[in-house]
This record gives sequence, structure tokens and C-alpha cells, in this order.
Amino acid sequence: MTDVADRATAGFRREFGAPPAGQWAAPGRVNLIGEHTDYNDGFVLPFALPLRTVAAADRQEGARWTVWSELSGETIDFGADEVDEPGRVAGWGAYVAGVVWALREAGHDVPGARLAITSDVPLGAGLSSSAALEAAVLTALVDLGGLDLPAERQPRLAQRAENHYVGAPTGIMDQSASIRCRDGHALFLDCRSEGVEHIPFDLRGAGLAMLVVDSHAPHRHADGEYAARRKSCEAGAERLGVPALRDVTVDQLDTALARLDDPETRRRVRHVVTEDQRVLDTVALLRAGRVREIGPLLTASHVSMRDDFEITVPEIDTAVEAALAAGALGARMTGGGFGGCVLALVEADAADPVADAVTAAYAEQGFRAPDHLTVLPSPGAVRLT
Ligand code: GAF
Repeated sequence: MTDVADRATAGFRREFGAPPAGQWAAPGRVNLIGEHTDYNDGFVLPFALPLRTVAAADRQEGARWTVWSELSGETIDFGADEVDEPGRVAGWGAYVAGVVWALREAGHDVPGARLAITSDVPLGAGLSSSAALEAAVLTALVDLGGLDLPAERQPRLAQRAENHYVGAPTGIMDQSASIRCRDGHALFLDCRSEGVEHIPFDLRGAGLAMLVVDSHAPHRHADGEYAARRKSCEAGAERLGVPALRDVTVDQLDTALARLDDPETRRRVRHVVTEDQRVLDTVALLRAGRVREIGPLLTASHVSMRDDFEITVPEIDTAVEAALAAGALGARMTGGGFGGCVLALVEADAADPVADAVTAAYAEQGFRAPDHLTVLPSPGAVRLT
């Protein structure tokens, strides 16, 4: 298969009969640690994948957007009327229309455009294919229109597109990762201040590899369960009289938990508070160059997601257990949960045996065979040509 960027340009030429003015690429992500902490104003540590979505694009007259997607094979076309009424553009087009909507809402003079979109970020695998699409379109429109919107303000806008146009109540992590990550680094993001620190994450230098296992577990009720987790966290914060769970530290946790009557809320709060601390501990180890030692934190994060936040599924737990049994230094589910991918930190020469062990465990359980790849921290959104 040709490169994703070449396919975008070829698609643009075929659909629109001319070369594009440029190509913009935005990656999917994995989250190293810090799950469901973003909408609690807490900390996350994602890194960008080498898998990307590319928008080949050019301006067109008037307030019209014409978009071809390789994946669906369709071309959709919408104008300002459809954009201004969230819900009128549905399916994958909602992510594109949502970005146009959010830009217009923020007062930007969004140029009409033609876009051809290709991607090698798998859909529904929890690797942020939605954020990659939003970020590719957003960066293309910002550049084509010469809009005054620096990169640090772009994630909030893309998140608004997803929350208000698409209707998914997500936090700011995925859009931040796709837009702000740097090659060779993990992105330490404070989701309250939106301040970032790029943390060197040199897997190769440490003789390690990061295995990503796509569980292929169907996303069971993922949207409703995500929203329910978010509600529980907000209820917990309100009961504790803090603006967000970020404001509870691990030292205060026992006292805080004693004030909560509902056992489920207690579990949700415990996950978020301890997860924020695990992010801080992981960052401290990475800053000190002690990459190998982050393994137990990854595994502890998984246990907390499994037992306290209750967002894992049998395929995911099987992958984590099999990876650890085969010698992974740490393993955890990454992303929103109820399916998606597992990360396993492994010695560089152990990636294949660990992947084989997960595949064997799946066969034993009668699960569909997982996919796997090894990844290195890659660049965030960028104009290619
Ligand atoms: C999904 C959401 F989009 C993110 O905002 C984040 O909450 C994540 O789940 C869980 O950490 O990817």
C-alpha cells in the first residue's frame, strides 16, 4: 500500500482534478499513563504514534466544504447552514463539520475548502482516530486561512468540536496529544492549566520497546459508560467540595474517601486520585532516565482501571496478564476503556515472544486474534508540504 500522504494527494487529484495546496498530517496516540484524569483537571502522559491521518487540501470559494474520505469512499459537501446547526452533518463528516463549527464559533473567518482525507490510524481501537481527524482538518484550515490560532489553543477548540458537534463528552487529552506531541517525547500535560512539558522518552536508548496490542474487543456501551464515569467523578468532587478531583492529593485520600457514602463513587475517586499520582511518579522516573522502572506504575494503573474504575473487559485483562506472565516490565490498557489497546513495556528483544504469548492466550480463551505493533514516540500534527 502506498504511503498515507501519497494516497491523500492522489485522492485529491482524482476527486478535484487539481493538486492540493498542501498536506497536513496528525497522529493517533497512546496514553502512557493517566487515564480518565483529563476531565478531572488532572495529569496525563500520552505520546504520538507513527500512525497518522492526512488531509490534502486547498481553499475553495465561499463558505463551502467538500470532503472526500478514503475510508468511506464518499465525498460529502456542506455549507455554513449545516455547520451552524450541530447534528446536521453526521457520521465521520461530523468531525470535519465540528471543526469548522468550532472555528466559526470562536470568531475565525474559516476559508471554504476541499479536503481529501486518508488515515492509517485504526478506527475504534482506542488510538484516537477521531482526534487525529480533527487535528488534521484543523491544522489544514488554520494554515489555509492564515488564522490566528497558535498550537497551544488548538486542542481546546478541537475538543469543543467533539463535545458539542459530535456529542462525545471527552476530555482534552487526545486532541492535545495529536497536536502538541513531539518526536521522541511523551507529553506531560496539566489538563487544568494546559501547560505542557515534553518528557524525553528514549525507549531504544534504554534497550526497551513498547508493544501495542489491539484487543479487537468490541466497544461495549463505551459511550454511555464513559459519560457515567465522568458523572461519578463530578459527583465525587462536588461531595468533597473541590472544583475537581485533581484537587485531592493521595495524602488526603483516606480522609476524602471516609466522607463518601457510596462505595462506587469511592472507587472512582480512588482511581483518579491515585492515577494522578502515578503520572507524577512516572514523569519523575523518566526525568531521571529510569525508564525501565516505570513498568510497575503501568501495571498498577491497569489494576486500578480494572478494580476501581471498572473500565476493562476480559480481552483486555487477558492481554495484560499474558504480557506480564511472558516477562513484560509493565502493562496496561490505554485509552477510554471497554476495549481498545493494551500497552506492554518490554525488553527490546522480548516484543515478539510477548506478542506471541498474548496471541496464544487469546486462542485459549476463544477470542479473535489480536493485532500488535511496536511503536516509538512520534511527532505531533505537522504540515507536510
Ligand atoms: C478517551 C477520551 F477521549 C479522553 O479525553 C480521555 O478521557 C480518555 O478516554 C481516558 O483517559 O480517549
